[in-house]
Amino acid sequence: MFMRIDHIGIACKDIEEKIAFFSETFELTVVAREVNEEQGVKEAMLRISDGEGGGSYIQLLEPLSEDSPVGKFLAKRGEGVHHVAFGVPDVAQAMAKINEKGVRLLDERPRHGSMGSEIAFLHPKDVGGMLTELVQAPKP
Ligand code: CMX
Ligand code: CO
Repeated sequence: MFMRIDHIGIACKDIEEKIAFFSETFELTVVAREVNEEQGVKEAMLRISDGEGGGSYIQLLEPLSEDSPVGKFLAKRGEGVHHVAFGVPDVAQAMAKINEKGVRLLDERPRHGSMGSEIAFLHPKDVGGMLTELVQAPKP
């Protein structure tokens, strides 16, 4: 079901500062920057590698408001790893299969993610404390 780690999502207070740190320290390139109102975030994708079914990235996330998922996370836990995203061939199919095993879905249907992807989240409490995202890369 999982083809790759698509990205690691990192919650930060100041995305510009973290972009500078990650790109300079690890020699990573920012390949996309977006504001996703639906998810309540300002985000940047830094490419690690390319792959046939999609690449892998670090995703930096700054909340748009305190009551957004990332805003609440920052207030409770501070900066750091917020979620892990796995690449799947078909997000709707993966959601159905995973839900059958008793894992709660946080989305009823796939939503829009970074760079034209389709995404869905699984409840962290059902995945050993790890907020998990499923990502279907856009068709080339
Ligand atoms: N990782 C692990 N555990 C988390 C978590 C995270 N990122 N966020 C919350 N939790 C835990 C909390 O610690 C809390 O546990 P305790 O009750 O033991 O303290 C529990 O989950 C409930 O947390 P909460 O602070 O009360 O927050 P909510 O239940 O309101 O929301 C969640 C949590 C996961 C349902 C919500 O953040 C969500 O729907 N997330 C999915 C969407 C998202 O995160 N979007 C931003 C990223 C966008 C992108 O990647 O493109
Ligand atoms: Co993400």
